Amino acid sequence: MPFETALIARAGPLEALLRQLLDERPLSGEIARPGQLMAAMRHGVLNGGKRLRPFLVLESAALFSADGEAALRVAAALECVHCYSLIHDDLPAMDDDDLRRGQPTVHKAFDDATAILAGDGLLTLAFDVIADEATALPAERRAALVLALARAAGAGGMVGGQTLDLEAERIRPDETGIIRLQAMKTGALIRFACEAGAIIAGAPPADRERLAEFGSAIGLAFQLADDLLDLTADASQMGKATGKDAAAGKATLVALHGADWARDQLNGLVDQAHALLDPYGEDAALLKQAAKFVANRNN
Ligand code: GRG
Repeated sequence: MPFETALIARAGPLEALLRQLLDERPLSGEIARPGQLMAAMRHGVLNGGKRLRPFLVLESAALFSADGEAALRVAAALECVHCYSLIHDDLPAMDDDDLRRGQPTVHKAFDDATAILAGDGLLTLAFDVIADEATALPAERRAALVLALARAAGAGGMVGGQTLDLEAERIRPDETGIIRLQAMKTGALIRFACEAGAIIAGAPPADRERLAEFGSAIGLAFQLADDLLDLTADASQMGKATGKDAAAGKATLVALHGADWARDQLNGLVDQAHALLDPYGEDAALLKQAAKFVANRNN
């Protein structure tokens, strides 16, 4: 099956679940769900993302024959965290973007305060969804998922990476610093996405580590490809939302070593990612295609 077809097929049930999770009706134990807040949360989630991270959760779970319904809920939770990060990243205090996924950003469609709260609501919802008994997994697996997602999203992961990224405008990081920043800012959630399948299935620790390493390799590839895209956008459309980083002279590996070096690195990362999945044979074919997709992506 072509990779894009598989990505779209996986997104269907995920979007249906996200719609259900973002309904205005309160869950048991909740008092009420304010309409404007829920509308802003839906705007930030149900707006046509690629759903790459959920795909990685679902495929890594399928590799170990994990429960599909539980995997779908974990995939939805992760997408909520990803969308929260995009909503906050678009705010005037951060990247100050007007458009996301081709539509007005949440703070443009609503207002800054609502966008902050929509992000907060999505981050919290993610842990609710995993911890809920409706995620029909043994309690220790739900706890392991909550812990791994918290570590990936928090100060030692995505939020910390975003902090280093903001600092990088003043303190220019060296190559090691750039790799660390990117591994945290964008890599940590992708690593979690791949590792999650093994956790959901209760796979042996060696498999969990192998999938996490696969996630780290494609996380780095994702960011390198992003920096390459940014460079191309900068050359062709200065001042647009994409191309901002290159236009701002931001420290990236592409800025440091050039586009040809980055393309070589991307090939190396795909090879490394594929080698990690070799023990799983044909079962890992779609995950291997995902690595190529991430490295060659054009949006
Ligand atoms: C604000 C806490 C906080 C964190 C923000 C990830 C991040 C940290 C900001 C996003 C900035 C950005 C655009 C980085 C480039 C890489 C990236 C995460 C792109 C968007 O991910 P895709 O391509 O997007 O998977 P879709 O829309 O397909 O989900």
